[in-house]
Amino acid sequence: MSSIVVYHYVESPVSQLVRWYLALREIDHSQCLQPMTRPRPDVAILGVGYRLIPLVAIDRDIFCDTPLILDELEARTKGQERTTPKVTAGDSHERFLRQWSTESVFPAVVPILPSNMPMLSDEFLRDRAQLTGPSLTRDQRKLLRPMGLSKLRQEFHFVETVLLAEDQLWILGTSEPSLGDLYAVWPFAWAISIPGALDGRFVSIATERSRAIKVTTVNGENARQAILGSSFRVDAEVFDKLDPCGYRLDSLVEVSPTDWGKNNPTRGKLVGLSVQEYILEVEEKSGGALRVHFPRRGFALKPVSTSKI
Ligand SMILES: N[C@@H](CCC(=O)N[C@@H](CS)C(=O)NCC(=O)O)C(=O)O
Repeated sequence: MSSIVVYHYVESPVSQLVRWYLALREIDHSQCLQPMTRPRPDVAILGVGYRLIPLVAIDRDIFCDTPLILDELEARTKGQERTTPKVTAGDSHERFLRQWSTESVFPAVVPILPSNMPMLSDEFLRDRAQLTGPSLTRDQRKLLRPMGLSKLRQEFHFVETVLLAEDQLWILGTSEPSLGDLYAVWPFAWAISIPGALDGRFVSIATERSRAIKVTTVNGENARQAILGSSFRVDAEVFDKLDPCGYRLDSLVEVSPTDWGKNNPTRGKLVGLSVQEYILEVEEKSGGALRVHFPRRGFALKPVSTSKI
């Protein structure tokens, strides 16, 4: 049984999706709770520069970015091949729901957050300005809110008239909630949970399934020790030497997201490369090697020059 540590903070909607996933699949895990703003020393001591939350350590491998985290957990749960998974029509439907909720629904929720929300403190806005550029003023936020509400109404309408057509209870027509429901519902559930974000005209489609899974809270140092005491998912990762970009095995590189968080790359030795993933070996605080996994979709790799001249 693998040891799983989820680095997250409770207000993070994307982390909520990962935690729901673990509940749905009844996977025991530990959580290492993080502050909402940086610094996050528990992450820094792992040698990971990537600043976004969640991160999930599965034994000695650390996975960044929620879609990759979920794909890895799902592949392990189903005992699937990672490079050539056997995708069924149901899986494709789930993937569509994940992409739609992440890329279309979630961006509509951000502008509807009430500007007096306690989470949006000056410290929080300063911290996020490093990530996304200068924050919007309160007046600019007010102007964007109607657009966000209108977009969200369209998405609710889509759920009610298309995804839940024929009055079915769960999106994939199952008798119980499935992964498709989690993917579809997470940004709506987040919006509904924020006082003042939505009003009573919106129908709650949020659902949460509570399961008797064991969640232990660990501090950063104990999490690091647990990670160091476990093994890599495989001895040597696959490295695609025919990759069109010509990246070299064991070369020093930096990987960062292409949307936001570009200023916080993770530096390490490129030890794995496939159509889906970049895998970097990084040095944690005491010099031990960990492997950090990034998806290629939405992330860029830059070779680091080691020349002295
Ligand atoms: N593409 C990332 C996005 C993660 C993300 O945006 N996380 C937010 C919290 S929900 C975050 O970390 N914000 C900035 C920060 O906390 O420093 C994923 O899917 O995991």
